[in-house]
Amino acid sequence: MIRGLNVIFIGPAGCGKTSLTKAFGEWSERELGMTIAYVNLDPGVLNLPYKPDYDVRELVTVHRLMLEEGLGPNGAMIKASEIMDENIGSIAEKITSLDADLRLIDTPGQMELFLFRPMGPRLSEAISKNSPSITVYISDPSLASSPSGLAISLSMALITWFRLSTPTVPVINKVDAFERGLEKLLMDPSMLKKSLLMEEGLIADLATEYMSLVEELLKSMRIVEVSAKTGEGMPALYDLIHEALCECGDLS
Ligand SMILES: Nc1nc2c(ncn2[C@@H]2O[C@H](COP(=O)(O)OP(=O)(O)OP(=O)(O)O)[C@@H](O)[C@H]2O)c(=O)[nH]1
Ligand SMILES: [Mg+2]
Repeated sequence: MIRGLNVIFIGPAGCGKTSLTKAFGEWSERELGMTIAYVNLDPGVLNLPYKPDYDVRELVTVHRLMLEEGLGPNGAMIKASEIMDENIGSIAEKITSLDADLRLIDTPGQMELFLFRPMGPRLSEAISKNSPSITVYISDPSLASSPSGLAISLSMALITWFRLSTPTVPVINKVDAFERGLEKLLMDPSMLKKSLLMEEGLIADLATEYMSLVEELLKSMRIVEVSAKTGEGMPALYDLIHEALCECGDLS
């Protein structure tokens, strides 16, 4: 793997971004002897299970904004993302100056703050100037455990790819707590298509059209199942990141 690779962990609220940042970091350190820098970009978090080497809370916290500016939690989150946006240059510099094999970047609980406001794409671009970045899109297992939910999760990974302009690898976390076996559906797009069309309440024509997109996606995206809790799937996640780097020409 390249030294100084940025790995951005993103996904819906509570999907396990923070836990997976820690689990993947500890696994890479223990099993591969890599040096890890942890980055917290969530201004709303109170407790972290890892010790951040850069923490955005030195710049802004949601808690302080709520107290000092009388904002509600969502207003304070938006304000925090604006403050981060105004300071993109210095945040990016602090992140990229961290000397480690991997810089693992934990993002805000509310994915839309990073993805659908200017801050995330601008930060992703700024940190990727001198070293490559990969995004790990973490699916919420409660959504991804049905065929249509799985298709939606894949589409979200694609949207993340478009927005952040970094190769994006999809994972389903919390497999220790959910039924397995979705990988089979993903390996065989025709099986996923059939399962999707059998789901009640779907508009068949629309689902068929949509499946053409998902089929195309499956040609370029492999999904892995992991558990930040048990550590299962960490080697597969590492391989997936490595493959994505090779495909985009950053490794051979
Ligand atoms: N069973 C199980 N629970 C997990 C796993 N990963 C995370 N969790 C639990 O899911 C909850 C949310 O985990 P976090 O790591 O804080 O998730 P997050 O995406 O960072 O959450 P926000 O930043 O608040 O959006 C916690 O209760 C974790 O213990 C896992 O692999 N298995
Ligand atoms: Mg978190």
